[in-house]
Amino acid sequence: MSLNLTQKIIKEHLVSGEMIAKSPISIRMDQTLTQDATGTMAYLQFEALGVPRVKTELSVSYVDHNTAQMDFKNPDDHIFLQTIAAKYGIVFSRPGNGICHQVHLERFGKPGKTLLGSDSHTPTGGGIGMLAIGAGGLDVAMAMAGEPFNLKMPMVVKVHLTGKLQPWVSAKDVILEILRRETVKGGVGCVYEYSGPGLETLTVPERATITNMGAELGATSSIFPSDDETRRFLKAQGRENDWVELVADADAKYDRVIELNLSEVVPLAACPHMPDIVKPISELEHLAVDQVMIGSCTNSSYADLTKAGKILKGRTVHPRLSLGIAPGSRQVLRMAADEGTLADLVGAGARLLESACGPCIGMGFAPKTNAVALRTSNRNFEKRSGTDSAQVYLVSPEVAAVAAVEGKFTDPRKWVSYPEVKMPEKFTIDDSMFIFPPEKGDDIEIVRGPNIAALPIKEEMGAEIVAKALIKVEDNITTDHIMPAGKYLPLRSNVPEYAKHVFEGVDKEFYNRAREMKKGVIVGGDNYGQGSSREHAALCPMYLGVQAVLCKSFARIHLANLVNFGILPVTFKNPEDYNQVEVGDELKINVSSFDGELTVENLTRGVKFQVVHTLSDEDKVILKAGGRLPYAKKQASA
Ligand code: MIC
Ligand code: SF4
Repeated sequence: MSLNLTQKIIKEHLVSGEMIAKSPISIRMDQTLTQDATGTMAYLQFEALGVPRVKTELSVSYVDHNTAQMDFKNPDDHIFLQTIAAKYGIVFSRPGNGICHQVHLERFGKPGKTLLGSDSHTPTGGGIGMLAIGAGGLDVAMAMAGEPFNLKMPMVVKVHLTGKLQPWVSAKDVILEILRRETVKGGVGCVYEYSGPGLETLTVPERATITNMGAELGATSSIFPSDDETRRFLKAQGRENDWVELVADADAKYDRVIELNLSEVVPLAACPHMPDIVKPISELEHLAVDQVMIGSCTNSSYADLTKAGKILKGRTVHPRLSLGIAPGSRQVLRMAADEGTLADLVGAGARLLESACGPCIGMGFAPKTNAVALRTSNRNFEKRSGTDSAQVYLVSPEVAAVAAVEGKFTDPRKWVSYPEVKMPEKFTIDDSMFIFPPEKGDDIEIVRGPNIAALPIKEEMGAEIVAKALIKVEDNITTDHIMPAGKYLPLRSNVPEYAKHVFEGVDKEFYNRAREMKKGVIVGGDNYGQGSSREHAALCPMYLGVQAVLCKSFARIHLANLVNFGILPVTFKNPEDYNQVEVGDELKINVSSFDGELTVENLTRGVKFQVVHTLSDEDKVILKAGGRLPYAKKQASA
C-alpha cells in the first residue's frame, strides 16, 4: 500500500489502533521536550508516576519561557528543573541557550522520529521531517515513562507547493496565506503535509517557520519531507549522520489537497486579534507603528536575524518606535555576533533582548497603550502582549525590519533591493550550555524552593454531575483567555496561587464566583481552548471545582488536557442548545455511563438537551478515576 509521510511515520510507531482517519490510535514517542512554563508540572507528574529513569531515546528540558527572575520564584523553578533532569536522565538546556523549538531543530531533531513536546509549537520539528506533536505536560510525562501517546488518527492534508517566493516574500507569508484560507480551526484533526516542486526552494528554517505556525490552524502537526535540503542543514549542524531520506510514496492518498503557488504569495500580516485575520501589507500602509519585535520560535533563526541586520545596517530605528530583537538560540546570537550582524542591529538602535520567548508570551517589552505592534511571532491574541489595548500584527522579519526604519507599515517590495542571505555551510556548534545527565541519578537531590507547590488531585467522578454554569464564553476562546501567562508565569508551579487568575481577562469575578459555588460547569462556543498547550487551563479550573466543559467544539490539546485532569468535555448535539444555558443555571448531567449521548437537565429552566463526546474507552475510565494521574497510580498499585 502506498503511504504518505505521516502514515509512514505513524506506521513505524504504531502501538495500538488502526490507521483509519479519526479512529483512536496510540504511538511510541522517540523524543520529548518540555519548557520551563509547562515543565515544572510535567516533571512533578513524572515523579508521581514513580518511574526511576526516562524511557525515551532522548528527553530535553529547556528553560526559555521565563528567564526574567524578578524574585526567587523563577530561579527556583530553574534549579528544580535542572536537578530533576539530572535525576531522571533528561538533558537540561540552560537559560540563555535559546527557545526550545529553535534549539531542538538545530541540535536534536531527526527525520522520521516522533517528538512529543509540552508546548503547542512542537510541530516546528516537522520542518526537519519529524512527526512532532504538542501536548499537555501530563501526556509528556507519560511518554517519558515509556507509555504510548494517544491521539485520533489524523486526516492528512497535502499542501502542493509550486513556484518560488519572490524577493521580500518569506515563509511567514506562506503560512499566513494558509491561515487566511483555512482559519484557526480549519486544521483540527489534521496533519498538513508539504510536497511539490516548490519544496526545494525552502530551507529547513523556512520550513520550520511554516510547521511552527501550523499550530495556529489547530492542526495536530505539519511536516515536510526529508530531502537534500534537510541533509544540507543537518550537515551544517555537524549531524549529517542523523539524516535519512523520507518522502511520501508517489501515489500516496490524502484527505484533501491545497494548491499553493509560492510565486503568487505577497507580504502579509495577521491583524488583531487572531492569526487568521490576514491582510496584504499593501492594505495596511496607512498605519503608523509603535513597536517592532523580531524574535520567537517562529522567526528568529540565523537567516531571519541576518536579513534584519542587512536591512537595518547604516540606518536608524524610527524615533516613534522601539525595536526589540530576541535571537532564537545561542547559536544564532553567537553567529550574529561573530559575523557583525549584531553590530549592525545595535548600531541601528535595536534593543537586544535575551535569547528566549520573552515578549511573545508577555514577559517584558510590553507595548504602550493602544500601540500598533509588529511582531514576528505566531500569536496575536488580545492582551497576550501584556498590554490590554495593544494591537498586535504578525509579520515576517523583512516586513518588521522595514517598518522599524519607516515607522509605519511599508510594503517592502517597493523598498530598496532585497538583501539575499545565504545559509551557512557550517553553523557554529557549541553544546556547552546543555547539561547531559549522569549515568545514574540515585544520589541526586531535587532542589525544591517554596514556590513548588504539591500537585492537586481530583476525586473520582460520581454517577451524576450537579453544578452551576460558572461562565459562558464565545467562539475561539484561547487558553490565554482561560489561564493568562505573561506576568503570572512565575506561578506555573503553584496551582493554588495561579488559579486565582483563571479567566481574569474575560471576567474578573470568575475566581470569586468559583470559590463561592465550589463546583461549576464552563459553557463555550466553537474551538474552545485553542492555542497554547498549557495544561494549567484545565488543571486550575479543576482545582476551582470545574466538573465539565460544555461547548460547540474543542481544540485538540485542550480536550486531551481536560480528560487528563478529570473534567468532562462534551459538545452540544444541537449547537442551538448553547442558548439553553445562562450563567448561574443549575445543570444536572447523568454520567452513570458514557455510552452514547448524555442528557443535560437545566434544573433552573426546566429544559433538557443532549450532549455528545469523542471519548475513547480509556478516556472514560480515566475520567471516572478523576484524571490520568489517579488512574495511572491506581493501575500501578493493582
Ligand atoms: C505559547 O506560545 O502560548 C506557550 C507559552 O509557548 C505555550 C506553552 C505555555 O503556556 O507554557 C504553548 O504554546 O503551548
Ligand atoms: Fe515561546 Fe512564543 Fe514560541 Fe510559545 S510561541 S514557545 S512563548 S516563542
